[in-house]
Amino acid sequence: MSGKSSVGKVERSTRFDHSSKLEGPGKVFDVQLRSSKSDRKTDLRGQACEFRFPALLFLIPIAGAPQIDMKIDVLTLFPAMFSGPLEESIIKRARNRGLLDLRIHNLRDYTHDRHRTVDDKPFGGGPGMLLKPEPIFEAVASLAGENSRVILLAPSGRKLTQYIAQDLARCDHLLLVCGSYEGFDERVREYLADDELSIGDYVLTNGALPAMVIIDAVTRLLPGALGDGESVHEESFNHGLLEYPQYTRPANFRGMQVPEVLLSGNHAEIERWRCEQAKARTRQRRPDLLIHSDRTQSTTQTEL
Ligand code: 4GO
Repeated sequence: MSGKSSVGKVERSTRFDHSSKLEGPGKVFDVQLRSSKSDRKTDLRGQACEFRFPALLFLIPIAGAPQIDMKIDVLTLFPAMFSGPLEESIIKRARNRGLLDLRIHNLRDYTHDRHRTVDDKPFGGGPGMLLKPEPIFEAVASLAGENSRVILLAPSGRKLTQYIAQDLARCDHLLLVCGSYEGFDERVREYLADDELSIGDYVLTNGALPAMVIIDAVTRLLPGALGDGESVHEESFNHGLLEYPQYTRPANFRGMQVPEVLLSGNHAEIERWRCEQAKARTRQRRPDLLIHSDRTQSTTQTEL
């Protein structure tokens, strides 16, 4: 997003890619966004074709530097909240494997006054303070590129679903902008954001936890993030249904018996039982999933 530069052939997806005119103090620039990974690969291939010194090709390492599949930048007033959760488990491994390049930025680093001011009173009065636009506009201008998806975290956003996580996992670059105080100046929403997400219908002190939830949900979907034993396929929500009951050894634990069918070795029967259990559980606990299920998968309400 560094000006009207050589954006070249820009494909725009219907939902997220747009070109908005941003006007800031002393700057007017177009933001052109796209989110297709194949575009980036084409770009990289294009660059490789322009390599002018074939004799030096041996300098390109065969094993190469780790290929980063996704970059995530986070803009927050509370960077310290991010140390810990993102340095454990699958996210740690994905970062170490070079699948995820994750960077946390302090919004105050984009202020210029002595007090590093990031908030101000709302016009028209009212309680609390708002995040002022200047630091956020400056940060987004410096961190976002043509392939970035700029996402605000706020309770008024679309509610995060597994479907949205899968969509985000296909992006090249996410820029997660965490709300604080009473929220954002509306111009941030209008001119900077490609999307606004919420992790549920409740209010938190700031957007750091929702950002971490999104990072977690997306990272485990990156190709190569999960080990061989860890499956992304057979889980809750992947078929729009809740998970069926699962058991491990012992078959009899303090008199609590594992359902006989699971010990039978009859795989067709087991499959049928699991499917029935998943449907019954979804009907009982989350009927709202069934109402929408015809949109996302083949299981319909009438079938259930
Ligand atoms: C996001 C941000 C809740 C969510 C937030 C959520 N609370 N449900 N608080 O995802 C504006 C003021 C946003 C603090 C922030």
